[in-house]
Amino acid sequence: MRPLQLTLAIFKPDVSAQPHIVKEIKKILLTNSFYFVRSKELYLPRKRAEEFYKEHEGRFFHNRLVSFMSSGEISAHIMARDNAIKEWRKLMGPTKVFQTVHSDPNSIRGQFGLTDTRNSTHGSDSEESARKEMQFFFPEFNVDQWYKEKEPYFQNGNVSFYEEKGIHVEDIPSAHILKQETS
Ligand code: FUP
Repeated sequence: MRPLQLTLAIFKPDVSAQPHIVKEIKKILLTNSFYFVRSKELYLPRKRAEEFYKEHEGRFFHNRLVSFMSSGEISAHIMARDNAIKEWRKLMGPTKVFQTVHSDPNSIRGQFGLTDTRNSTHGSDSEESARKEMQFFFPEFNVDQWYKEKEPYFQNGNVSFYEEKGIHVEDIPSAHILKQETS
């Protein structure tokens, strides 16, 4: 079996302000076999939003986009799945909500997007940008180490979802726990 792929998902300020929509989107991810590897809630200062969307500098929507992304809480998530990058973008639907509500009404953007800018979620578009974006939000996360030490647990489904932290954690064999408890 090929290794799981990692991608970065962002729940944008329009979604983060609506806890029931956050819940709904998490449910969509979980029922579509995604694993939550890391999750954090944060505010993105304007400068950081400009850095994140540097490739869109000069586009007509750039100022609107960075203002929006720094306007309220967001959450960032490292997600794992087979073919995670494409599958997450498929669930999100196309970028432009005013079209997506007609073309893909059941997608996340089709259901929850408000405008072409306030379009609910973000997903990396390639392995290269996924690496860069994971590093941007989770500088402490070591991708290579995760593949070496954790990926096999996820690949084999030996993980459990911890509601409290909102992430999946590998199932530690009981002998290991015993050793930890007694040492
Ligand atoms: P995507 O990869 O689907 O997020 O799309 P892009 O990288 O093309 O665009 C990044 C963000 O720019 C979008 F999520 C929202 C914003 N945008 C607008 O505000 N207006 C537009 O017409 C296009 C994009």
